[in-house]
Amino acid sequence: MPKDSHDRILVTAALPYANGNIHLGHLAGAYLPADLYCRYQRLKGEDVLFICGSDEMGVAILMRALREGRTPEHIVDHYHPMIRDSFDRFGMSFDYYGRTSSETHKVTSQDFFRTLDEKDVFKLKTNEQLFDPEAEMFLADRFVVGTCPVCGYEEAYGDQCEKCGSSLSPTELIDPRSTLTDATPVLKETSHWYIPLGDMQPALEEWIGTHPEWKNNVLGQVQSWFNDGLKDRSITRDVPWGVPVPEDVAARHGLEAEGKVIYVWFDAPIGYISATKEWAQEQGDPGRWQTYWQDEDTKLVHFIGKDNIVFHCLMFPAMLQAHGDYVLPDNVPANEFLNLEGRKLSTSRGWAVWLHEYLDDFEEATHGADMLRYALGTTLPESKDADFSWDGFQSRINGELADVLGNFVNRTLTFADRFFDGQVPPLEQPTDTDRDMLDRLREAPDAIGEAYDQYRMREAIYETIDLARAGNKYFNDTEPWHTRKEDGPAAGNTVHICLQLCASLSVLMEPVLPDASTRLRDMLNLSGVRPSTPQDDTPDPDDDLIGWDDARHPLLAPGHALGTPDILFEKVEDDTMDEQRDKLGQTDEDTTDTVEDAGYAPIKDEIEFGDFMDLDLRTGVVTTAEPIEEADKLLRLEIDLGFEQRQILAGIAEHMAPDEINGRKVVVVANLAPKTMFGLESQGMVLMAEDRDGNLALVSTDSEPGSVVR
Ligand code: B3M
Ligand code: ZN
Repeated sequence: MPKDSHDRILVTAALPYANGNIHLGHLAGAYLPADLYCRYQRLKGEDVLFICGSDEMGVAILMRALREGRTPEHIVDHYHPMIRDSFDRFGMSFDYYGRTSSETHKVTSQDFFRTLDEKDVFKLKTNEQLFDPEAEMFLADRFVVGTCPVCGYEEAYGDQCEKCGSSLSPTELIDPRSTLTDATPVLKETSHWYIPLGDMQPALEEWIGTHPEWKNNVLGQVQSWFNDGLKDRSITRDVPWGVPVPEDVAARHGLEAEGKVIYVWFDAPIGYISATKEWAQEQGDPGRWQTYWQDEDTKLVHFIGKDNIVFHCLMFPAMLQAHGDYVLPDNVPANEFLNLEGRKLSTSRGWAVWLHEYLDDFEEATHGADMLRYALGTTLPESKDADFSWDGFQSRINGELADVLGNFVNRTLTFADRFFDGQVPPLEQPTDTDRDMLDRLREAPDAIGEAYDQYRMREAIYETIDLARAGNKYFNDTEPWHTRKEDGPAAGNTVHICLQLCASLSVLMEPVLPDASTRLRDMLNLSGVRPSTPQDDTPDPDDDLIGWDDARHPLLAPGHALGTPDILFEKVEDDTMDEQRDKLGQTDEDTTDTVEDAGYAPIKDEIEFGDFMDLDLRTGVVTTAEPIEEADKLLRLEIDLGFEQRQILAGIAEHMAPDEINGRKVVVVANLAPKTMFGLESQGMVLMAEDRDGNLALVSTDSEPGSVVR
């Protein structure tokens, strides 16, 4: 059952991986619904804490780093601020946006791990794991792909099949292959910590059983995993990036912590806790995080996309249960996927709308953030996958924001301005039509609020715009342009009521249209509305601010002087939509570099002068160049360095013929550790330049053999 009463609401939105930018799919899955919910609850006067941050310690980050020839630190330092800033421009009202590379997070997740280890929650297992013999690395998670044993999808990752959502172990994949080298993995023995979800299943089932009110798409997935039976999941990895396994914990089991890290899906949800700790520190009240996480009067809500359900509904709750000191989520309102123009979103195929690009294109003056919040908010994939199209976007903006809401506000305010001196006329002898309209207004906050409370965001937004629609109809039906010429209060009553509707709408539309709400209140000269953004102080239910529930009553006193009317939303032109459609499918892959835009290799991370001086580069003359049997790509070279002869195997056979290189002066890395290939020892390396098309050329010099290059 949902909590019927609570003292505070702790809301989390999934921590995005800091290895790429935010697109519409992310927003529709977790972020927009979470923000709508938080803003609504704050307007209600609830004590809300809204937590998010970057997920930085996982294999997804390492993979991106390896692909770009960068360090993981470089990747997260690039994307963390970009993501945070585009969220900010979109109007995400986080109380705190952290990052899991922080020291607080490291300590918090290690402590959590230690506590569970000391409670003997984990199992330790030594068994054979997939190992890439070429990269000399264990293939955890996304380093290995293969066929999903559950649904047969051929590109399933080692930890999860993104097609059917099943959580997997690498060894369960059929026909696994390394994403690092494409090699077929071999098995190698290693030891890891496992969370025994199988043993924990009865407790989890009992707890989930107390939440029949959860969304069907969520309960359905959870139930199907229960039916299959939960399995032990390893929660440590042998990869060079992640929160390290604490040494003392490893030592307890006679193991070495060296090289072992905590699995990202163990540490990332703890990121919600560590971010809350950092927030509390910033508030100057370091202990305050505990109120939100450990007091049972907290209502905890996780907003996520459907691919995160298994981790938020089973794994993290299992961890929290096992720990014992924490509240469990009251709800996990996961959304399904968003398609784009009828096709599955794909970042690699360029089939995505990037938030920062959208915001650049729809400049602030055109209120781009609000437009997207509205168009997406009415298209959220709440119970099944939904489709976002630019046609749909345009008709939402033009047909609803401009024609319904904008028009209602504009005609009301200009009418008041022209015929009532820019003041609120009194309400005198209201007719039944007038009263009906006021009754309609009285019911709106509860109706809209109930939808938000029950995570039906689309419905809440429909109800909101419907109030403006009712206002338009009322304006039409009462015909103030006629009645104003008659004697009597009729026109004044229409304007009075329409202005009250505008004032209430400026509160009720705030979750979805925060910027337009502020602009509308300026036009109305209405102040004193409770903010929907984070505030330092815990809200006081007895304050004098205008909150959600107050929107049922008239908010403007007769005689109140209004501000200046303005256009709330302009229409979007066809050309603008064409430009957006043309952008789809373009695949200039985004990188953390600008050099790469022109096709150049990225600049590697900075090194110290000493690192460079450690290289011993010498000139030499090629005295022999010949092919090697069975090695199509290699040539065997003999090179005279003046003081000695070297044999070097160079991977250039596909680029130049032996007699093109014989006799040439070259540059050799002379202190490279020797390596044996095809039974021959290679005693160094010949320097080559590779152009943007992958053509190789020798690096040449006129100096005598043995000269030092520096
Ligand atoms: N970073 C996966 C994702 O971005 C993951 C969520 C973590 S939530 C604790 O979809
Ligand atoms: Zn599958």
